[in-house]
Amino acid sequence: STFYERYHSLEDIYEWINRTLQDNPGTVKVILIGSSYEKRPLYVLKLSLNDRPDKKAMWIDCGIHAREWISPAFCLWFVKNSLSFYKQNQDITKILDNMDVYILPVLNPDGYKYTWTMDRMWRKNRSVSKTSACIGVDLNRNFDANWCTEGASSEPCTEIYCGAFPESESESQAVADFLRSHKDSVQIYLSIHSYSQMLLFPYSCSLNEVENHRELLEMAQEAAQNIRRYYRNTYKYGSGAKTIYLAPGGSDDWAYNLGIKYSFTFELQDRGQYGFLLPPSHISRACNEALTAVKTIALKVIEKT
Ligand code: 0X9
Ligand code: ZN
Repeated sequence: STFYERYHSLEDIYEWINRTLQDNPGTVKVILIGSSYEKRPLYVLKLSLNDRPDKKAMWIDCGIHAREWISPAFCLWFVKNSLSFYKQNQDITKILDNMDVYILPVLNPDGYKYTWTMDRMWRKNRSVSKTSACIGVDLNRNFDANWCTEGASSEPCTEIYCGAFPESESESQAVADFLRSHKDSVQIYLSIHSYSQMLLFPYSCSLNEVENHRELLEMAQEAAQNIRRYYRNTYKYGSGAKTIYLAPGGSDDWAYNLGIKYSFTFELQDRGQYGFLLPPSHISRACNEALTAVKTIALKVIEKT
């Protein structure tokens, strides 16, 4: 199997970031956006294949939940594909000609490291609470979108602990600060999770429909249709609250409210057979399915503008 068809330790991923930067001078930049609770750097790769004026951008984050290993694997897969198939594949070329891409391969490095060394099923970050012996905040409940209402918990010992206040965690704060300062260019926000094969869009923090619900529904539907056509696999799609559950404080809803109107959370393979323990032999299919969804959505956004 190739490098991209295996899961990689955090150290390997940091090394891969370095190598990707060195091998692609001019097209890849690395931006330090902050650090984790345990002081690990949060690096964002910026893919910029040409410099047109007023270029738009797409953001993709992976690994917000530590045990969802297919997610960082997808971020690496996406970068590899973009750099290899620019000027080879029409869709990739069109996307990268029209937008820069910001990729955060591991949003929760402390948690990811912990799943490799201590507890494979860890979900949250590793921050120590002032009020409890239990460790970790669910970073996807820590953003300022109906923060800590129904679907999150103020109890530090739960898996869906929202933290002491919105953006209390340095990981969520780093992402929020970066997006706030790039909101005029960033048109698409994508957050990669597993598992259950779903393409979700806002809101998850309320049952209300967003202003462009129809548009997001059509984009997700077309993405799911393309996955079915090319890979004969089924993805559900819809607003988060109606498709899985109410879950406030998520990055997708927060990014949407910031003004990034094309905001999605993807839940990659599988539907529960292996769950978080998706075997490496499934990485290529899972990532190609997600890549199909990214391309479908990005091309539709480009067509609109
Ligand atoms: O609950 C979550 O955070 C995500 N599912 S997971 O099984 N990967 O934990 C779904 C996130 C959907 N979006 C929001 N809740 N905002
Ligand atoms: Zn998740």
